[in-house]
Amino acid sequence: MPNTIDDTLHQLLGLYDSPFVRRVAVTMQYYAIPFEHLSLSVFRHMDAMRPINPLFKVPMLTLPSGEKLYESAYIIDYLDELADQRGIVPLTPRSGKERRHVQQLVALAMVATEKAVAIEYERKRPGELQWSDWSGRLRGQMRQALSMLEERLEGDFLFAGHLTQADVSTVTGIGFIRHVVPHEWPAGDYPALERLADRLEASEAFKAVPIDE
Ligand SMILES: N[C@@H](CCC(=O)N[C@@H](CS)C(=O)NCC(=O)O)C(=O)O
Repeated sequence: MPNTIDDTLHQLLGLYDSPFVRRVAVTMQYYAIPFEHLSLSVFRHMDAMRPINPLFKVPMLTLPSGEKLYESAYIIDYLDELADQRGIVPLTPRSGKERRHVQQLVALAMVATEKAVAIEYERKRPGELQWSDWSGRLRGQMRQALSMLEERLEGDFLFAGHLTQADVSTVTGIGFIRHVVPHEWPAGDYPALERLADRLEASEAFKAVPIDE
């Protein structure tokens, strides 16, 4: 991991049980960008969150300048640019075929992640309002995305034999499934993804931002 960059703190808002917040946090750890973590829930801490983030959408990254960024993909794009300016190889290549390939793997990771989160939101609804056909559709899409990632994983990493944002986003998505909706993780169906997740979860950048902090 690169040396810590000493600058005014960024501030990251949102709990690490959000896979979107966690992929930003792991990326910041990997780039050694120090940040303050504001651990507030969009559901349980609405009064505390309202003055900071009345959209109640996380992650939100506050830059040292005070500017606020939303949407994990755009936040990661900002962090990649910062890393690049500081001589760190970004987790998403900056241009060309490599960039496109990593982005498309991240897109698969985001489908798996978003569908898993949607399953959890459906589960939060009152029992009589839950629609099992809808949950079934979400489950099918989540599993399809996981299968496509499993197929693409030949060596230790999803792309080019080294860590990229594809691995970070896939493993934070799997972390959410295994931790928050564990009954949705079909153990044994995705052995290569499981090995990747276990290996990365044991690394410093992931251990620094535990889901159940
Ligand atoms: N596409 C967004 C998704 C973020 C997202 O859905 N975050 C959830 C937490 S896991 C949230 O803010 N939920 C509250 C809400 O949507 O009202 C991103 O990648 O930043």
